[in-house]
Amino acid sequence: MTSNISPKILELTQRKLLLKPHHPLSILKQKIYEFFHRNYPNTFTTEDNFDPKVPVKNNFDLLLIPENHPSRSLSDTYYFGPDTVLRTHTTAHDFYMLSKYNAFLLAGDVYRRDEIDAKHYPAFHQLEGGRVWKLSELGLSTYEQGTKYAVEELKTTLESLAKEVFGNVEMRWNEEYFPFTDPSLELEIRWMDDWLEILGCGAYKKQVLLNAGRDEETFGWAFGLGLERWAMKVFEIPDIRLFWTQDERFTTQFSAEKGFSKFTPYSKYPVCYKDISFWVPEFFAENDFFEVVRNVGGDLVEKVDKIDCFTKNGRTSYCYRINYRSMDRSLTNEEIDQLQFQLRDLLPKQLSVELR
Ligand code: FA5
Ligand code: MG
Repeated sequence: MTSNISPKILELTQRKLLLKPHHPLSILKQKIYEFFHRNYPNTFTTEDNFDPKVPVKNNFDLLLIPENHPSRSLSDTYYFGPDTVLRTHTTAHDFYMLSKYNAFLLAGDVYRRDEIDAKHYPAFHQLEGGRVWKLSELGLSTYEQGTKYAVEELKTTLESLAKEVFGNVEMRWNEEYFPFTDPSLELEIRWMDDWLEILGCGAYKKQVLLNAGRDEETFGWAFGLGLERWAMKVFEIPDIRLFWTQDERFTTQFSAEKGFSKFTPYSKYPVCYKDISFWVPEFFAENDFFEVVRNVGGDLVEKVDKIDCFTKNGRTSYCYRINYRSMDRSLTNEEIDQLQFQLRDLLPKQLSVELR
């Protein structure tokens, strides 16, 4: 099996945004750690700087993610080889943390092949937390009681964290599904006239804790939150690509001393649309298409939307609209045409699509 990790993605693994103290993601991470240390003194241990390259076993198997689960596929996950991936979530480190601590926090960059828009990027950051107890320690007798206790504690903790970070914001809990927690929940907040999913969480399944070397009596909770999603709201950063820009007009706006300050947008450059249509081959994964687009256009690609789809004589045609926009300058028509030309050259070769 060959790796499906492009050089662009490998480059991102070297950036270490969370270790730059004045980067908004790092400022936010620090604030969240402080919240836990202040409200639960001497409880949570933080360990950062885990390698994003992790065994498939830790990212999927031990978390009870089934063999055939779509998140394991080559079109969703970056593989170094059959047994090693770029972590798709920070939950991959829960086993190590649970082997040492009863309560922990950690944060890191995670990677997923995904759609393209202002809220999605193939690399983003998660902050993970976990906490476990023994039934006897709390005078509880059944595992159900433990789970109920954990979920209540989890919801209260995360709601007060969200209130502290966002101030007064409309929030709602939804039921979710994760193979490693039961029950599972997600928290959404109101953002730009829409609901924004800011975290996933739940009570660890007993088998996951057993996989981590814990005993039958141990229960607890875990959560994983998307730092970019929180930071977009807190710092009023309108586009997820901005976190990766090295433009000084962005980077100099934030500092650990200033804390949560609002981003002042520098001029927004015009968008340029280009459409591309093709006959879809028998095996086609949309994320593969997005990846080719990103490899060609990089951060100039703001968004990709499917705008048309029809079937004729048993063949299906898709039309996608690609929005090109730079964060830092005006793009020329020639430059976009050049990208579009490269894309038209690569798509038939890499995805066996027939251009229209
Ligand atoms: C997870 O990754 C679970 N590991 C979370 C978890 C941990 C559940 C522990 C239970 C126990 P999910 O795929 O929903 O779940 O991602 C968690 C959060 O990451 C989301 O709520 C969202 O805030 C953020 N997120 C997910 N995908 C993206 C993306 N492509 N770009 C930016 N943020 C994202
Ligand atoms: Mg989710």
